[in-house]
Amino acid sequence: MYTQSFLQSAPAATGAAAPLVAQDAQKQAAFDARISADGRIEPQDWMPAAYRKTLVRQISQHAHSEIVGMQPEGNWITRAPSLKRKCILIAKVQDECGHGLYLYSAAETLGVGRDQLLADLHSGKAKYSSIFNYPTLSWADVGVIGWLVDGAAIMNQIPLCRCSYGPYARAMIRVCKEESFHQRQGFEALLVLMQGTAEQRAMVQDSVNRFWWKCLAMFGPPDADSPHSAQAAHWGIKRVGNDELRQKFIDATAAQAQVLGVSLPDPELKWNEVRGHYDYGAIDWDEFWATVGGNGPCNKERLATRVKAHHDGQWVRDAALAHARKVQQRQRKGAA
Ligand code: FAQ
Repeated sequence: MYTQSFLQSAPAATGAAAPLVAQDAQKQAAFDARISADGRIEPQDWMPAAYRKTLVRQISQHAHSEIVGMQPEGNWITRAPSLKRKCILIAKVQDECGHGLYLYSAAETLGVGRDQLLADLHSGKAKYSSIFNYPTLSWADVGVIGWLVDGAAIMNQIPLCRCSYGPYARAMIRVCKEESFHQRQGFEALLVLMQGTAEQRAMVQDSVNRFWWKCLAMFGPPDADSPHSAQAAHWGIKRVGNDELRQKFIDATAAQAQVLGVSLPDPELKWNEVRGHYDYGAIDWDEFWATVGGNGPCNKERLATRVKAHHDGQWVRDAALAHARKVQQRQRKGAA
């Protein structure tokens, strides 16, 4: 939960700067009352423009993350070490695509079209999670993405199941169940590698070393530097702050790392008896912002692959639309 001082420094829950005409003021008051009572806002309900805009931004960026996030792991489907691992990986990557589709649908309920959302991704205007701009160099990276990236995603997404916007909250329930399976399969794949040869154990450790800090940055900037957090908290979109989620993730993962037998690459990581949490070292926020700004190791490759996939899939969309039109025509004829 957010601290009291953090909330006190936040703007009021209205989010509307312009003076409101009487009717709008009434709608605003009803909206504020619903939010204060921890109720849900549904697509047909009146909502302030800024609330709608924030949701479109966050939900669409989340959807973009899911579909761009198919690439780093998809890269290993043809090289999975066994048929069992290949089947699991194909299913996982397909799940991520499904998450993207639920989320695009949730964003569309806010009145924005899928074409527009994708155009914003393809032009580089819309963001997606920083974590997917790093390369997957070894098979262990697939396990580490499941364990740490899906693990971080779940930690962030469980509170979103209580988000004030109904369609987003409902989509998150199913997404979290699937992500939970993803996290466990990643951990299990690593456990098997850690029981293997010295080379396999070294491969896991190298992967953890490369991904650990990037996963901590997934939670977003510190609350003090997060422009959207305070307002999103007042609107009941964000239920838990970036820093608290990051800390919860570190606390949970440090114990799991011990079971796995890997070390986390942070010399300052240490249990703090007084705080009841792990202390941890400084995150490189300059590197994070450079990656978010388009200058990470794989940004250009990820976007180019996504744009190409979209163009290559044009015939599928055309065929689906033509089929839907034919079905509609047949139904109309049948009804006539
Ligand atoms: N990467 O003020 P805040 C997954 C941006 S899904 C890139 O704190 P906010 C599943 C932020 O957009 C992973 N940009 O913003 C999977 C904003 O910029 P803007 C995605 C980031 O929205 C697993 C600016 O910084 N999950 O992994 C990042 O209140 C395996 C200021 O930040 C979600 O999207 C970042 N890491 O809080 C798939 C969850 N962090 O928009 C495949 C939903 C911050 O003003 C394989 N989203 N920024 O230009 C959220 O919970 C929030 O949007 C946060 C950011 C917490 C990500």
